[in-house]
Amino acid sequence: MILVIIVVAVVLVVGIGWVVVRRRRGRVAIASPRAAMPTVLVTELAERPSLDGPSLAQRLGSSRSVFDRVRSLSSVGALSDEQLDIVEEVLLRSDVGVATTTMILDNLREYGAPDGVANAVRASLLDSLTAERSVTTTAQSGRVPVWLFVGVNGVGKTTTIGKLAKRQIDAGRSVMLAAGDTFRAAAADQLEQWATRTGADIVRASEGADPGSVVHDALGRAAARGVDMVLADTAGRRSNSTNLLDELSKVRRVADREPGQVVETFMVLDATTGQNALSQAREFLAAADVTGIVLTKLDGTARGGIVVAIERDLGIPVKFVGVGEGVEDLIAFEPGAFVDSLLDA
Ligand SMILES: Nc1nc2c(ncn2[C@@H]2O[C@H](COP(=O)(O)OP(=O)(O)OP(=O)(O)O)[C@@H](O)[C@H]2O)c(=O)[nH]1
Ligand SMILES: [Mg+2]
Repeated sequence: MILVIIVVAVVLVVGIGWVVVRRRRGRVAIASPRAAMPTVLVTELAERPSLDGPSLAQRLGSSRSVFDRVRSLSSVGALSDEQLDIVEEVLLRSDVGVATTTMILDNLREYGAPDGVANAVRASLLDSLTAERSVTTTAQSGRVPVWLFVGVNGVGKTTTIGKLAKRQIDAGRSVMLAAGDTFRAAAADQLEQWATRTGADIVRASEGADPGSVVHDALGRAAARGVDMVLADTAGRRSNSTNLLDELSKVRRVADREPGQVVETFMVLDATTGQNALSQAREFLAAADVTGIVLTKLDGTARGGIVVAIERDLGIPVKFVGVGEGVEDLIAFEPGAFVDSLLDA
């Protein structure tokens, strides 16, 4: 009798264990479902990165919370002076800048908010974000397209290169990284880690080497091996004896000489530095012939209105935004999805 009970118990335990393991395996096999994203963010997935996991609105923590008071204004039609004051304060705090704030308030005074205040602000913000944002990945026949990344130290250049290298490789392109930040050895080490992680090739040199020759070398090798594109890192600082902007111009000239062709120059800006990002940017513009902005750290304490201020003041499109430190945390900037995530209830 005891023997029968033991046998039944063993069969039960093994049976339950088998069922549990099966269920667990089943769960692993089904990849976690993609979080619902606004459709604008999931077009051309291979080229235009979108986000898995938390939605854009969740990632834009502090940018979104700046707009809390505008979202909670429920009035429709004409706004009271008190409500206009709230909108003004929120817009200035959000970093959109004085010019855009004035423009939006003028619109509200003149036309009111027939579909609610959040919708009126959304429409005005969208009207300010009409730049063309396409990204070029090809060069003239026989030349290697180069993406050059410039910006002051710590803004996120190297991390952005890693994230974009991953996207290009996922899209089926071969990528060579050029470690043009020779100011400190750790910079090339950091880029090399990204190369290893993403499967990109890398050309690097010792600390203090001439950045132009690193880029030149990378282009020679990329051309010889038929690599599809080169992403070139640059230093965010220099020793006092060298002028950073002069050096950037030089690197750019080298990168744009055959067999290379610079098809994008991305200026990387840290959104958490707010209006300071703008003054930094102005310094770089002349030297580097910038074609697009990558605005990083929008997940942090940034107040997202800076996107609007940058485009308005600099006339250069924001093409990508960084929303975290991970390789997937970069998205193609889409005004509709962005403004929705600030102002949707
Ligand atoms: N939260 C957050 N952190 C980021 C983002 N992008 C970069 N970072 C972090 O910012 C720090 C600096 O990034 P780097 O890529 O080293 O910046 P860099 O411009 O190459 O800096 P230098 O090489 O010193 O000129 C790192 O800790 C990154 O992980 C982002 O979008 N969000
Ligand atoms: Mg770097």
